[in-house]
Amino acid sequence: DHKESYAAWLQYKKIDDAALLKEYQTWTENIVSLSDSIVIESAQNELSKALSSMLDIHPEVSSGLKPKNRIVLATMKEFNLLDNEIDIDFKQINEDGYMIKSVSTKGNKTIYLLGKRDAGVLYATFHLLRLMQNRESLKDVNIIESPKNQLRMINQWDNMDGSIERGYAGKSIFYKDHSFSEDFNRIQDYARLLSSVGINAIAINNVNVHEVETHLITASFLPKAAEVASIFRAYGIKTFLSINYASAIQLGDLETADPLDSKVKEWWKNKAKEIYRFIPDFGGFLVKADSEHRPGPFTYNRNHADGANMLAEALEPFNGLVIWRCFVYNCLQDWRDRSTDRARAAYDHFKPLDGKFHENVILQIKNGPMDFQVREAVSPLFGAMPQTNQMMEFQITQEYTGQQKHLCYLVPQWKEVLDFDTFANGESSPVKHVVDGSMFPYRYSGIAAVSNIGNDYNWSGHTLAQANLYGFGRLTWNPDLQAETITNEWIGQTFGQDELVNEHVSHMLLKSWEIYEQYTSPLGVGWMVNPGRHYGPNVDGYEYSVWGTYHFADRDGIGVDRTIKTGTGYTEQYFRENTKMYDSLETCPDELLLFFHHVPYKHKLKSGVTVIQHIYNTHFEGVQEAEELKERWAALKGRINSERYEDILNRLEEQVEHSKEWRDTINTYFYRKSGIADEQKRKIY
Ligand code: GCW
Repeated sequence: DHKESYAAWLQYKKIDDAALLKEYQTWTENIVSLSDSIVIESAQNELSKALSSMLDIHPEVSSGLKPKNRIVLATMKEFNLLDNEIDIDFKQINEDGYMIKSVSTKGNKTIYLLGKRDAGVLYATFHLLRLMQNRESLKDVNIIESPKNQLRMINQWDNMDGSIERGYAGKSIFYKDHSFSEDFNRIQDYARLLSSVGINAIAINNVNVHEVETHLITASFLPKAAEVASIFRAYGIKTFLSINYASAIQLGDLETADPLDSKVKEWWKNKAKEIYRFIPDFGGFLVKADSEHRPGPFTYNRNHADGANMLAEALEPFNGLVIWRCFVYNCLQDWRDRSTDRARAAYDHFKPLDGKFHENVILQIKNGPMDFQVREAVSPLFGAMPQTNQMMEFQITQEYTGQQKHLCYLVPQWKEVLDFDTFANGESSPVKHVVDGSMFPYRYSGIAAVSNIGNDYNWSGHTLAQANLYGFGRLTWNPDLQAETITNEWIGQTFGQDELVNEHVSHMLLKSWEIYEQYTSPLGVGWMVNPGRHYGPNVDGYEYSVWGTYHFADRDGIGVDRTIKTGTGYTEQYFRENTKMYDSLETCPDELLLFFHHVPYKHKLKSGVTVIQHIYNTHFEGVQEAEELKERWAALKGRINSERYEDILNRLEEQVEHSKEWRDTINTYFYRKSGIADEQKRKIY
């Protein structure tokens, strides 16, 4: 019985405080639903499920306003029915927004869950349940919420053979043996988790679209895809598919996939029509083209605007979107070639195309210019294309951050990225205002992330990695939320109201990214992992390979010179203020020093220690802190149900052992390269 592990943050544990139970029971005696839709039905079902489990009551749902002590669900359309009861102004919220108001008069308590549309009512419902799970009073609730981002999206990197690219939590919940999974309940539970944190879009297959997956947009799979889409639809989530750019050749028997060829255009137009016959509210295509050996417009000497626009035209009549990834770089670089810099690639390819994309194209840009490293600079493309819709791509799955064996809570990292000032529109032009569409008049924008879930009984391998999925949704809803707030919300819902649990888990989560950074690759240089698998230390693993991911360590120093005068000139891709900051050794922040500069080991950091001493210190300290993580957790024994306790303890033990492997490999490597001893004379091999 994996009940707690599986329920994640939707535990709906029985309220044991008698007074609070009584209070909650009174507020929720009746459910009045003025609205009627499949999404509203999901809200009602969630309420029934949660109330019976938390309060042991089974309120009936009625559609008349009569009963007292009630929860009222309504959208703007039913507004007039509430005229005599409360004053509400729907102008205060946006399309996906909602209001929660509790009103108590003599002998009648009402909680209003109001959305402009039905999705808002569902979000309001989940919010109410969050309040109850966190034991908040329902008196005088007056909440007005609108998501800051329009698209709040999840990307599944699931393959139809059931494997998941960069998945660390079992197999796919969507596919098995080259067809769709039969377990739609699991998909529905996933939809519940996602919509509870405001996710409204999902691409259900890997961006690397292989042989079988290419056929997802054909009649052999569309009926099943439509069934999956209908599960998500009931939770306000639109379904997208990743497509193979060369589909016209592979499926259509055409000789070319040239985006300017009229037969190709025609083929996609018909294809779009066909897809929309099966899925009338289909979201659109997610496209990885000319990237890591995937086909794309370059084959035909066309650029990415030509490629994206051709698809955009096909989807336009149906309001479909093309989400076009900017992860385009030369993955066959010669390591001897010192002039090519992978970090430059996305900007060099896309910036010149600003203004050339159709309105229903969005460029999806990874947070950093390399690839989801534990620390890297923010992509300079954000804000650099005022006339082209942009959205963010984060990675929840922990490819380079410990693969859900190590604890690495990514909300603090994502917040740093979103708060990064691009200076695109003068001072105070943070990335979050690019991707929320408020800085430039983007028609579409938002945030996407690669999911971290699979069919493991706890969804995420490491049970604490559930917090990353939760945190992603909450932060995408509102990037201004504090990391601490999100963390506490999650802990309360997941583990209940135990102060010590809250204190320890919150501390563990909030420190974990920094700890992971300490014992892995230093000062923003990245990589140093085993090639292919990307797990575990291997300092030179990528040093003499084709991937463009080098650290250039020699006996004198380390780092990538990306400056204007002596380096690759990457720093120039930023707006002036940031170019200046990164280009100069004096002002470049320590944590990114080796991302931007090649320096001698004895170079003094702003922190006062030398680079080499910093490497030693952080690696010794990182292991100690990993040990402290484990001890903090061990102190919670008996306060958490044993399955989750043991699961997490095991992972933390593994993390400690593996962090030593990292420490000793990195320290030894740099000691041998530099010949400089640790000032504190700790053990280096
Ligand atoms: O980081 C790399 C991963 C690939 C991934 C690629 C991408 C889906 O190692 O597994 O492929 O990024 O984002 O396209």
